[in-house]
Amino acid sequence: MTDLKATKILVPGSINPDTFETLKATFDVRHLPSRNIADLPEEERPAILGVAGFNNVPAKLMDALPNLEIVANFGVGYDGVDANHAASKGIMVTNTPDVLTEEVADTALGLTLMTLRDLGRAEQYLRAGRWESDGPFPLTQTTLRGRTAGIMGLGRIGLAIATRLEAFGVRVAYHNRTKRDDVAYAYHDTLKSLAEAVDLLVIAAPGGASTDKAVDAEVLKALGPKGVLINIGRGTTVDEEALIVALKDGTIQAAGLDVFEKEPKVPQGLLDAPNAVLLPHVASASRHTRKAMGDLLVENLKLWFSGQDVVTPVAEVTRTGLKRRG
Ligand code: A2R
Repeated sequence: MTDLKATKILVPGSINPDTFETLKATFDVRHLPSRNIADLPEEERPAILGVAGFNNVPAKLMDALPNLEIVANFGVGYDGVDANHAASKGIMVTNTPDVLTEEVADTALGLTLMTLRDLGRAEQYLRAGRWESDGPFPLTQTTLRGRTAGIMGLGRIGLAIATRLEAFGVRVAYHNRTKRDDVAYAYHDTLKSLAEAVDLLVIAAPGGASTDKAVDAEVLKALGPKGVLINIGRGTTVDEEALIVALKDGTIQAAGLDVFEKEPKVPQGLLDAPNAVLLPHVASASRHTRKAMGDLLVENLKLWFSGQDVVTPVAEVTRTGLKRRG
């Protein structure tokens, strides 16, 4: 049985403060605020057995740690962790699915309603005293009523969004690489075909090479002048330059975005777009859900270093058969 308190875990960059405290109480934590592995002295590297990161573990960091056994990622999306590289080296990678699904789906609906009913601007209007001085807030040009939604990425989160949209009386269709046989929603085998069929396109797919700039000028054109784009997946899935143009010239009607390509930088063209609602990547960011994510991350590390199966290994390592500390 490993002495967890003597097990060295590297935390590159920042992580949820509650999780950081739990990690420090459980393991021997080495914090690397810069995230730059070059700032970790060579002589400290062999002692590091695990990394607890927030989607920020590239191959270079793994390669610098000769005895690294596990990367525990905070978040379900791990496009910033080179999981294929980890798998090729026999390094375990875990993420934190399920515990954030409902929160992210709730936020997706909130962002959708903010975008369609201009709720953010309506609140600013009231606070600026304009209700009294100028009269009622102008009627919104857009509504959820009568829309058909298309979900790109009908996985755990996508399905939770779909069931909410259904409860709101909205028809749902979807695009995945593979058709699901456990849902009755209309399936489209291309994103373009989905975009053509709907006027509310919700992105809930992972980031990474297979979705990079998938929502491009062609897809936006297919979505059309009454179309609205919502993205709570990853910013890299949308071609932001094409989106800025599409919002400006009326190719689509509006967009609600919680994620951006180069967070926390948001392109000026989006900041300037009156028909875009922009949130600072808050979909899972409640104290409740971030705690649940942190608890799952710590649980995975504890199980690994106790020689047991981790709870939530990612698909890349599962395929190698790696399950527990060997
Ligand atoms: O494509 P499939 O059949 O593997 O379905 C997955 C779909 N998906 C894609 N759809 C279209 N084009 C792609 N290149 C593509 N890659 C994956 O996304 C699956 O239905 C869905 C992902 O679902 P889950 O793995 O259950 O992930 P979860 O928990 O719903 O989270 C989704 C993403 C995270 O990766 C974060 O980026 C974000 O939501 O927070």
